[in-house]
Amino acid sequence: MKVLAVHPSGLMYTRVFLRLEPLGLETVAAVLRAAAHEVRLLDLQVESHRDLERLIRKWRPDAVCFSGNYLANIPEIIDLSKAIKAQWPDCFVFVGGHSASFTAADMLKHADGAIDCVLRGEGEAKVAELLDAVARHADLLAIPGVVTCRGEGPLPGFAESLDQVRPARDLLRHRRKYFIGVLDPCASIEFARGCPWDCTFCSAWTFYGRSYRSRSPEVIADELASIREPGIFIVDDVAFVHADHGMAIGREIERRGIRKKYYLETRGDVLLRNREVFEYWRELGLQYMFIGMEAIDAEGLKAFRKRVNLDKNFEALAFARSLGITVAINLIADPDWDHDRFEAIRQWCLEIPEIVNISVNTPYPGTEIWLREHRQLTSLDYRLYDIQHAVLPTKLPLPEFYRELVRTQQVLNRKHLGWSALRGAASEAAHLLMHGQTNFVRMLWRFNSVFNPNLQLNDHAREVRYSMTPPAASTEHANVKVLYVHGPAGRKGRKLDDATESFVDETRTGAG
Ligand code: B12
Ligand code: SF4
Repeated sequence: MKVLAVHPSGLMYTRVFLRLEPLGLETVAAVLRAAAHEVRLLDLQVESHRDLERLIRKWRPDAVCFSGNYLANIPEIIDLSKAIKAQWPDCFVFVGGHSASFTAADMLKHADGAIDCVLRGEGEAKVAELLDAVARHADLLAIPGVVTCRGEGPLPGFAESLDQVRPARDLLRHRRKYFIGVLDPCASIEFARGCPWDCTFCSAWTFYGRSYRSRSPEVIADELASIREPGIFIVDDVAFVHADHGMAIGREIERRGIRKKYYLETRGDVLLRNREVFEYWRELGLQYMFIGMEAIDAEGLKAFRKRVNLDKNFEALAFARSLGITVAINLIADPDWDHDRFEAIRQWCLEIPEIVNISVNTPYPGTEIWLREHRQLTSLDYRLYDIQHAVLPTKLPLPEFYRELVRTQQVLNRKHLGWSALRGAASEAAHLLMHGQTNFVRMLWRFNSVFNPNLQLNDHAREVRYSMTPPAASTEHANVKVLYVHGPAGRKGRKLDDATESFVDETRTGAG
């Protein structure tokens, strides 16, 4: 079959700070190619709807699939599916990915026949089987993870081994458009999948049933050696949970003489526990690190069940600084923040050298707060569920909330973008420009055109054609297991040694 794999457009964040390759869709594409399908990939983060239409018209794929990782992209995916089905009714249209897995029934309902099925869970596991069934006109509902208008197949299963799949990076048509800060261009790679923690605002753990699996160090190093880009974004939710794994990957990289610049995301307590791994990776080229701190008060950390105390987080920041790594941290603004709270956060952001990113507390499908939040949602418009908009009642009038939010995010702009950033990175910028890489330099002046309180407010006034089904009446005791996409396999689902498992358990039940 001819299969076209499509990644939807980028959200606010990707218009300023970073834009990364659609790794999940590339792995799905690789599996399909290995099953003898002819596959093409189009990424709407860097191409247009017209490019998509032109490609379909010219190439006439038998199937089009979309990657639905982000809730805010769902209306776009539905509209595109409708447009494709209207013109080419025989084309099989299906969707997979993180958010699609949590909202499959709603998506099929909104699409009104334009989406043939949603494949929940890890795409590698069953995508080839799905297309085989489509070609044979067999019953799709026999396949694990499939949801159609007629019902649901068996529960999704995991891919047999994470070592067997290598993303089809060659299918991307504009590889130089992917970057994160000065890592321009930048490729992405996965070392491990899943997360053993269970923060209330996050759906990474509910998707994977609190499992944690890793890829073999040799496979990772071989894959790294095949990547041309000098910058590497490690997509793991929490990098180097397992110290031995981190060290072993490092040794394989060293043995092969691979030299890259790395960006990763981790937790403060993991950083402190596995200091030697991060020190080693600093030598190997680790330059940037993102730490999800989420709150700077004990009450906030407890509410998010982050299970890490404030002192540990500050100690982790100090350690990262001592390594000379550029650190970005995330804080979650709650819609009930008032002027004083925003002002206190602004002052704190000004005092520390780190880059502070601020997101908005958002209960979305798949998270525990989606089930348990007692405040009434103010909107069911998918497009507002990008953690940059308020979908819970704000204490301040909404326009003032956005003014305060953007003023606080402005600190980041003033300190780390524009001329001040260029002064600090002038030689890198010149080097990039000489090589025709303009992503980094362009991003430095984009902040104000994207992060603007009026634009954010106007987003609330748009007509809502697709509304999410709200959660059932929230209760403190709702069973979170109903959220899982991949059923929880308990301890045996986590490839962690006993000491690391105990560490996770202690942090899960300790500081919270
Ligand atoms: C890396 C990452 C990013 C990267 C890169 C994303 C990209 N270009 O695809 C960056 C840093 C850019 C990013 C940004 C954001 N992210 Co993000 N991100 C992740 C993260 C940590 C891993 C994703 C990943 O690459 N995994 C590895 C690959 C191999 O897996 P995968 O993409 O999930 O694909 C698999 C399946 O989903 C499925 N699949 C995927 N596509 C398809 C398609 C088909 C047809 C099929 C069958 C299957 C399938 O099969 C794949 C292989 O198993 C996830 C958390 C997580 N663990 O999932 C959050 C996550 C997806 N991000 C999240 C959020 C909120 C964001 C932001 C909105 C944050 C912000 N501050 O603005 C932005 C939006 C950016 C945008 N796209 O426009 C949320 C999603 C929330 C939601 N429900 O919408 C997640 C779940 C994290 C969380 N804490 O809950 N993100
Ligand atoms: S540690 Fe990170 S990835 Fe894991 S549940 Fe918490 S926020 Fe999600």
